Amino acid sequence: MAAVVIDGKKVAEEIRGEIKARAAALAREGIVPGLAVILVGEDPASVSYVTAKEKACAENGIASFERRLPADTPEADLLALVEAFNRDPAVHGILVQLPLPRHIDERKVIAAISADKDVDGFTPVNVGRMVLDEPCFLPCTPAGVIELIRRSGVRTEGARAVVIGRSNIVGKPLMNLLVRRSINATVTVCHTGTQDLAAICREADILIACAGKAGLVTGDMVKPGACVIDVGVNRVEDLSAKSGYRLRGDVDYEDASAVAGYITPVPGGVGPMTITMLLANTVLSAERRLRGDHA
Ligand code: L34
Repeated sequence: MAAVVIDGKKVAEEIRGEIKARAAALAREGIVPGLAVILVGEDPASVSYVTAKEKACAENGIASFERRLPADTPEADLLALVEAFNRDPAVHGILVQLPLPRHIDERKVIAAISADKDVDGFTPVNVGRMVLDEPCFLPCTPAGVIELIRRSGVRTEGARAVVIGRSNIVGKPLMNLLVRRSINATVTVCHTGTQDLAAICREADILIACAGKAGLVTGDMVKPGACVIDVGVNRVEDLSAKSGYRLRGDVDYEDASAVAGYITPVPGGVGPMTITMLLANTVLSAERRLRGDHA
């Protein structure tokens, strides 16, 4: 039996409809939700993600303030720009696209973002609030994964979830969200130190690949009927493609979809959800400021 394909683009569209209505309600109060997007350098993948984010803002009633800075921008200049956006009342969310060039201390820049505008959910304050189940901004990719699973009707209560990858922006937050009572999965996190990855994966009712390694998960690692979520967006060389590359997930899609019960494609799976959660967080930030809820 072939797996049910979870259409991330379609789910993202549904949620964007809800976001657009909330942005319109804010507009009636005289507030336009605003997102500041900062990109340093010209990494092609980052350029395409940031462009997609700005386009999504425009389509959903969110103002975007873009700053594209040269790769050799001094760290002090970037910090000053973040500070300026922290103070700007038209800005409800600030996003510094990662990765940053090597001469810039990523931690310092992230920590400089006001927690009330941290719509990526990357600041230490927000991460702490997430772990403590306090009101916060959830990081966009993990929140998108959870929303995809929920809206697909996959049972999470008592499910065994295996996360492959322990990054600060995907794997670690996913681990925290999956153990929340509202999800109630039992979570195993695998990483480069894991022994017998395949055997652990085969136990998963929900298998989430966020390792950044093309084709890592093969069909033999998937439990029959499992829900497989592919977070990987790897650019692999493909000379027959116009761009010279093609996108491949961390999952060998052909192989895994013959065994899985549910599977997300790449592209068109988690990626569109990431951007949608960013829009949702920006609107949420504007709503919180209006209500006076910001700490
Ligand atoms: N600060 N940096 C910050 N926040 C983030 O949330 C991100 N991330 C990751 C990289 N750096 C970041 C993103 O936005 C990855 N990421 C991201 C966003 C969107 C998509 C993929 C990754 C996406 O839309 N993917 C499309 C295909 C895009 C393409 O054609 O290249 C998809 O359908 O998967």
